[in-house]
Amino acid sequence: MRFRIPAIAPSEITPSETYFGRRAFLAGALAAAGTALGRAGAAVLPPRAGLPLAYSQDAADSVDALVHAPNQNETPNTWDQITHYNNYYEFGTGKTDPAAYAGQLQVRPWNIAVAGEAEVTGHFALEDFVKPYALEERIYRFRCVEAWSMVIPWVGFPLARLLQQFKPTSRAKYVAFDTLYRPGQMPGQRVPVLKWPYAEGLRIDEAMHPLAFMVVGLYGRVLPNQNGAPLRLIVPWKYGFKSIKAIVRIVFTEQQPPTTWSEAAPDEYGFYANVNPSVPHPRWSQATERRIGNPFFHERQDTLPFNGYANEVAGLYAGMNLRRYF
Ligand SMILES: Nc1nc2c(c(=O)[nH]1)N[C@H]1C(S)=C(S)[C@@H](COP(=O)(O)O)O[C@H]1N2
Ligand SMILES: [Mo]
Repeated sequence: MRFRIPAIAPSEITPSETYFGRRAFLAGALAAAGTALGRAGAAVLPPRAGLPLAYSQDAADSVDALVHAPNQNETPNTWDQITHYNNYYEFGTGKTDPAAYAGQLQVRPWNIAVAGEAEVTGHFALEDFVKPYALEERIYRFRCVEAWSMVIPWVGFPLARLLQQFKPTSRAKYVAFDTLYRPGQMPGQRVPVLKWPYAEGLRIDEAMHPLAFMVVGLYGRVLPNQNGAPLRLIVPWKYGFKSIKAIVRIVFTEQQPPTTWSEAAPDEYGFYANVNPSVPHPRWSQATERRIGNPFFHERQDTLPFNGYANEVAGLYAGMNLRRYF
């Protein structure tokens, strides 16, 4: 077993009830979620957030050797915490706005454009992306730049497996991602709090790292809209803002792409955004964090370099000045 998963008290039972006991493999897991597999533009049934997804324990086991599981003894946050304390400015800047308003977003059909320095480019249906992969579970720490954290059992597949499909050329030094721009269903986009669409990016070696993960589910269930359905990125060693939601565009680039938060406030948010307790944000320390769900008197916990994934990822930044490239 990769992670020691604590027993959940019946009182805490949420959609997670069957989850911890169920380790079944199901190819084409989205079918189980009520998704008719179809090409771009074809009529597809929307999957309902919270319906069961299945994932591959075989694939999850293959990660055992890779991740030394810094969260081994940490209790995953509950479904309710993970789905009701969100950052998703397309639906408002309040932590409960996404849960309140993201339900109106239509996540099917969902098409994704792939462009730039790759042999295979064009428009693809979400199902074209997800179908070939066995989904797996990753219980990752998640650290927001605002100094709170959670432990979250995501379901998805390695980003590298997706990107390799497009055969990036040797000029592909970075990969950029855009969120959907649809102000009719994303009320926050009618307000210029950020430059829309939300954009993020990774250096190509970061993107190809086995810990970089594309997420379609949570707690073995279809990903709720407020957490970035139908497809969002999770980069567990970086601050949460790198983990872009509702992705509709992927571009391989030679130059470092502009990213939303680093453009909005370049002194506060860098392109790299690796979790680093020794580099404070200009307005607050990053040395400690508050685990969502802990009682108010609970002491804050130390933030770990690279969010606890240093053994796995520090090598990506060998020789780099991490104060300069924050
Ligand atoms: N498109 C988009 N992606 C986004 C954000 C956003 O506002 N818009 N917020 C980011 C931030 S700051 C955080 S902390 C995480 C929150 O993810 P969660 O709500 O699933 O915990 O999403 C990130 N991805
Ligand atoms: Mo964040």
